[in-house]
Amino acid sequence: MVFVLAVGCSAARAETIRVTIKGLGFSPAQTQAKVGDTIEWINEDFVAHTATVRGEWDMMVPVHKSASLVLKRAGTVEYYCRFHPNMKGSIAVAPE
Ligand SMILES: [Cu+2]
Repeated sequence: MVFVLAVGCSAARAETIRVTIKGLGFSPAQTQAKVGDTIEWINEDFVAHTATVRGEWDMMVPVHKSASLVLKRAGTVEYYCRFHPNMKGSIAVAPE
């Protein structure tokens, strides 16, 4: 009999959550994730944007490019675009 052990496989699999930036807005503006997930912003606009959390992140998302980061902490993260401060989004990050 063969026992197959899934080494390094934690209970919850990390996912990638995609947020599209289009027409000067984050879509979806509100999203949910868990610790260990990756969030990826995809800029489909013709201007550069950022996903910024004051004092924490400053993700530059150039025109027609993407940027991503791994979520390390639980809690709700509110972010905005430095170039267009009325562009706002949030991620509710659940514990792993
Ligand atoms: Cu912007």
